[in-house]
Amino acid sequence: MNSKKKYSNLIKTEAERLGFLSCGISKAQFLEQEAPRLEKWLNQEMHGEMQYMENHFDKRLDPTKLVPDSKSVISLLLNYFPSHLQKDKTAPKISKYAYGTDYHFVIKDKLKQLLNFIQQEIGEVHGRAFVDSAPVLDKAWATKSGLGWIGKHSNLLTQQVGSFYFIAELIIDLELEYDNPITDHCGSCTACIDACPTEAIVEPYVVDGSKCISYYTIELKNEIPLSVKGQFKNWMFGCDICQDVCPWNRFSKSHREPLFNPQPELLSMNKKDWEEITEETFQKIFKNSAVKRTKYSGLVRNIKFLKE
Ligand code: B12
Ligand code: SF4
Ligand code: SF4
Repeated sequence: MNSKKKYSNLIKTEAERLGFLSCGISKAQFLEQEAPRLEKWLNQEMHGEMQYMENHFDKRLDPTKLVPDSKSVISLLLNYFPSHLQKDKTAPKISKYAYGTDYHFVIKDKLKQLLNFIQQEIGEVHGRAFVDSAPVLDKAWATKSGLGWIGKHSNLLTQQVGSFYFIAELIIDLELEYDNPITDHCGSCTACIDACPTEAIVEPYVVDGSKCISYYTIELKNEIPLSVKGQFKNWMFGCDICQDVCPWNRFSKSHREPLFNPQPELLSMNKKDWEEITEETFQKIFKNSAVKRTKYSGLVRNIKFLKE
């Protein structure tokens, strides 16, 4: 076995041991196909007020500009599909990804462990760990590495486990053996496009971020426009509709990460409890959660918006 293959296998085995769902590797290079698509998306202002998406255009498309001398992008998936959902079906809903501890902390820790392992087992390897927050096109890299395909709802998915997982990367200066993309299995299905209540999936594979409930409830700092009132289908933080209706998510399996388990109240609170939530309860339930991103005032704004 050549050393590239040996090291790649070693890294993938350790990633699995650390709890990642899967791991795939690509050559660090300019993302030629994605460049015009990202440019068009930005020109059409599909990022709305997410100004961070305008920054670092060149670095976002080329990891060698982000991490000098980098050779490989190691993509990793971490499952977050919960075993239990909110009990009261009439209560305002929180996206499954935000049930437990903020994934940035959980994943960063695992990425650091993987990088340490590589440095111990292979030698002087330099690199950086990324999860969501940096200018990296997470889905494009995971696709290139064969971890799934981009569905018409624009999320990465697989036939085996659907799409309820996070994507993260290690970008390192070691050459490895590279994986190949897999084929698209959306076929003639349009379930996600048909189900999106705000018509945010403007064409297959393209989501207008500025029309997505996830954007309105998490990213938007100002008031939510009245033009979308009545369209949120009870989602108060993020939205899972396009993934919930996807036939491949019938194959989702519950995660095994204890830190992703929610505080029990999150599942047991009923509609009235949410409508009357105090700042104290908010701080308790969402202590280390990604929901803190909206702050108490943001969540209250969202809950009020759902009321007639
Ligand atoms: C900005 C952002 C958002 C925005 C915009 C969404 C979007 N689709 O871009 C908003 C706030 C709306 C959002 C919502 C959500 N997000 Co988000 N988001 C991001 C972020 C930070 C950047 C994404 C980005 O670069 N968008 C720019 C546009 C240009 O990219 P794009 O949609 O990928 O566009 C590509 C396709 O359109 C494609 N394309 C265009 N035409 C065609 C044609 C064909 C044939 C093909 C194959 C492709 C294709 O090319 C484009 C460029 O690659 C990433 C993290 C990261 N750093 O990557 C997370 C990320 C994409 N989000 C994630 C999640 C979980 C969500 C939500 C599910 C959260 C929720 N439950 O509310 C929703 C899903 C909404 C949806 N259907 O997309 C995960 C997705 C995991 C996965 N399995 O894919 C990511 C990767 C975070 C992470 N690290 O795990 N998000
Ligand atoms: S997350 Fe919800 S609003 Fe956003 S594209 Fe999917 S179904 Fe539409
Ligand atoms: S719902 Fe259908 S079209 Fe949408 S991502 Fe899933 S398989 Fe593809």
